[in-house]
Amino acid sequence: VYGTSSTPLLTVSQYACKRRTTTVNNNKILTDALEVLAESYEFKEIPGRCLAFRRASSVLKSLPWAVRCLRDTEGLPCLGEHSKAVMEKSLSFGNALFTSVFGVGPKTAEKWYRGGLRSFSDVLAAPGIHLNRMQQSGFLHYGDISRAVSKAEARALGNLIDEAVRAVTPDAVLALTGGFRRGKEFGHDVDFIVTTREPGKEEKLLTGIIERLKQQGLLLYCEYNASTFDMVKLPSHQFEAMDHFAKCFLIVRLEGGRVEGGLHGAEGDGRGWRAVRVDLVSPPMDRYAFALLGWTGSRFERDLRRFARAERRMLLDNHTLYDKTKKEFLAATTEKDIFAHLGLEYIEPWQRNA
Ligand code: TTP
Ligand code: MN
Ligand code: MN
Ligand code: MN
Repeated sequence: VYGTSSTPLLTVSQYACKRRTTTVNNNKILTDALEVLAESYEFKEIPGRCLAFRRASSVLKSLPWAVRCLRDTEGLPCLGEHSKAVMEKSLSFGNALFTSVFGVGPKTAEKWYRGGLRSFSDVLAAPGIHLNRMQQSGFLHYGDISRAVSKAEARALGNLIDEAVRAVTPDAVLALTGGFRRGKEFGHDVDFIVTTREPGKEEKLLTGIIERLKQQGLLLYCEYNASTFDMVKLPSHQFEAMDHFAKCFLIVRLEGGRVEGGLHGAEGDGRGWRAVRVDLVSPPMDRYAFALLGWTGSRFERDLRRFARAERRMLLDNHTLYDKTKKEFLAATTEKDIFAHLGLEYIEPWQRNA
């Protein structure tokens, strides 16, 4: 039990899946600083530190109040010495600018930064720097895709994708996932799950959607990853962000720059369109609930896996749930089934912003 004179009494679980985290982040400056470091340790392949900073950030996100000094954090779980030191200093990294470009990871950013590059024009003017196709589109559409996507723009994109989905497979299933499913007002991209009721046709559906968007002239960039999904494989013991479903990472042209509720639309430049990052994933129908839960995302989902393993001897990932005691896979057609298998109270998507 936690409480000081200035804050309400509150018990904070060490598990994000036992906390209710809304989109209201009262500690954004601190969580941003912690997440920059988490990412940097992820790149340096020091998973312990990466995880420690991520968990600290996640705990701060769940607080219904703002931390003003370290004393405010007494009694909270997951805040180690290092996290407290970061919080105190609120450090920032110079290479953060480069990782904001689509296609530029921490490794490349660090390399450029170490090589003395400090701005985009430095990078674009530097001799001997080869940009891959993804990075080229990242720079080309930088202004648009670094500008937040509004809920209204996400809805407009949903209509556009829905139209393409119906044209390929009229009775296909399409669902919004990612941050917008968690009720966020703004996002860096829009994520969708698409699948077919008829098994084995889901990958064709995805390539069909891509083909259609291309024909409509709406596809500014497309990276397509074919399915490598294999049912006999157990969920990984390690932290694995990626899954094996067919998916694509797109940059889509959204017409009508001034969607109502849009952050800026295309105001000023009079183009009447903007570029938006879109992710589509296409699992087979019997994997739908697991994929939806996984892609709804945030730290919440990571902790759900950790909870499953540590507290239930079960393995959870984007594909499946496996009970190590019973030595069997547990079927689920909805997210509620998965929570029930784990013996957890169901938590709504908008309460999963850990
Ligand atoms: P993101 O789109 O990166 O994050 P977000 O939607 O929560 O927030 P925003 O876009 O506003 O920044 O990822 C959504 C979830 O999808 C995330 O939990 C990770 C998951 N995901 C997978 O499970 N497998 C994948 O291959 C990819 C790319 C993402
Ligand atoms: Mn997203
Ligand atoms: Mn993101
Ligand atoms: Mn995404």
